[in-house]
Amino acid sequence: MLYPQQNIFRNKLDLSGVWDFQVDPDQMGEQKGWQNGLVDARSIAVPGSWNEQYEGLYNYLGLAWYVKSTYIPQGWRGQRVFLRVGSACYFATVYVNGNKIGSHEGGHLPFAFEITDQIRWETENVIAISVENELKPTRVPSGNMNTPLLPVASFPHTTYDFFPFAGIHRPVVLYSVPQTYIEDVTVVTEIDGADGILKMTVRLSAAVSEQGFLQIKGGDTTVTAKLAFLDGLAEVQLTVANAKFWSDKTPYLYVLTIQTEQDHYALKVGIRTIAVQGGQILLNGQPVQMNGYGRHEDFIASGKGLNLPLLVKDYQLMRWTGANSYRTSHYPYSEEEMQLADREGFLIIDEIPAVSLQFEDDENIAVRQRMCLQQIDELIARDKNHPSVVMWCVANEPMTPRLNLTASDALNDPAVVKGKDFLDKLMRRVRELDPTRLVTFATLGGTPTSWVEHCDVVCMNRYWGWYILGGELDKALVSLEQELDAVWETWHKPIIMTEFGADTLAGMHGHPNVMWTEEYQAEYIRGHLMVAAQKDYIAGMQVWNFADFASVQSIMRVGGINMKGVFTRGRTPKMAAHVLREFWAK
Ligand code: GCB
Repeated sequence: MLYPQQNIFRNKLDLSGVWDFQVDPDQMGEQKGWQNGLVDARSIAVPGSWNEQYEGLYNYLGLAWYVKSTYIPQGWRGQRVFLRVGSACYFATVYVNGNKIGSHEGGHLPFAFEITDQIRWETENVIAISVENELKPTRVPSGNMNTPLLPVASFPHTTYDFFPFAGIHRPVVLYSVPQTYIEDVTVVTEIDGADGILKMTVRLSAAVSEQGFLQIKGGDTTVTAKLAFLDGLAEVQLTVANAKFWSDKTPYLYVLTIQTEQDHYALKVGIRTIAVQGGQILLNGQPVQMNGYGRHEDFIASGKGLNLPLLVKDYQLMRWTGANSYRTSHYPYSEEEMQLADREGFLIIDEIPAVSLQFEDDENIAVRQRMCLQQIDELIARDKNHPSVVMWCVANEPMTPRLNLTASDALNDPAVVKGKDFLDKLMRRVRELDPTRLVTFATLGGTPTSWVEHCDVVCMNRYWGWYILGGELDKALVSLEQELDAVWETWHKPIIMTEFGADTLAGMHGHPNVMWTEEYQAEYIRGHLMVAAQKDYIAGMQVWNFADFASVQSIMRVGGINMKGVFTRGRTPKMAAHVLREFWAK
């Protein structure tokens, strides 16, 4: 799943723009031939969620069709041509010139199909993509569950607290590659004193044996090696003497170039290591704090659609507060975002969309588990070469019907046993695919203790002073401290608070600082950071949330917005942003 690129051997045509669009609530489009063109189309932006582009589509989550016609350059003849979708939420089917090419399930990861044999070289080609985002218990994340563990009804009926935006969220790209092309590259780095060691595996699309060439370049340093492909596979190890290591403070990137008989691919790589030791996370052997946010891909009008100016602005704002880290809560973010993280020096906890997993119905559990494993495979394939990605997160707040079980009750509780088995399997899969990074999942208060066993880092989402002991900050902070110490005593693993936060209506002030005021949020965050500062085992503090974001409608969410942002949805800072600056930026 290499990111498409333009070079002298490869071509790329980005189909982002305004497409034809039509909803298909009765799912009759295919029968009516919409794969050849729509009859009553309106305009839609790609990438972008459809929900905020038209008022009447806000809550529409059924099937919809996107169509675009395009020439394919004559210069691509003789090459293999692929159609790649950065992400489509949730289930997508691709048609080219009326023919069904393939489908993909899962809302946040890229997929590509070869379309070489479908191409018309003399006329325009009709690309049609149908996308559907129904909420179902078997999906990841799940919706419309019969067993609502969440106490407050919501519309749409998700199991998660963000709006289920739908549509083509990332670019649709046509690209061409040589007949035998570089299909995959894996780069693993180690540090030996002042030297950087790169272990690289390159896989070709065919099991051929040939010679190739590889180069690492950065500043005045150039290191080269020959590649000997045997049955399409080559492995090589290189040493960069006196290397510049990648870190959050100095995000140095080398350019790795691979050349084969027919193809050429370049990749930016950072040399770094990540490990845990006692209560600390070590980046390049040195303790590092992962301070920042839980976030969302979310903005006015674009919804979850890729919004490049927003990405750049968000990184600037995060840096302005002194943050060096975030979690891709609660699903993989765009590839463009990950590239920016490499470049800007952010430490990423990369999460699959397994939000609020529940462990009741065996059939649903089995389907969900398959989806989770698929998404782990796809995510690691996509993000394995990003130095910014330091930790994989296999779930956010998996839960059982009864929280806070005693250790002995938990032993026999069927949901606890099933949940442990489920999470262990996911973490095992991650380690098989990538033994070089850390693994975790985000716990909520009352999570069965045993589930944490295989995590490298204990990630805690806690709302002392908001959902529990709201308005009683002094007591809340005492409870927080007691719980943190207890978790440390149990596991002796580094702890990151991956969520803590308070809903805050921007512009609402109070003296005294009651809940929902900017003062309350500021003091809440200050209190948490002060507790954390006294604990050596705290390896990071990630505020929930970077910015206010669209959620589902409920009595918990004024205007359908979760207001725990340190910035508003439009990116103006609340008082709390200045508190973070005091702690992190000075
Ligand atoms: C959580 C969830 C997050 C919610 C947040 C909240 O624990 O992980 O998705 O948005 O709480 O604000 O309630």
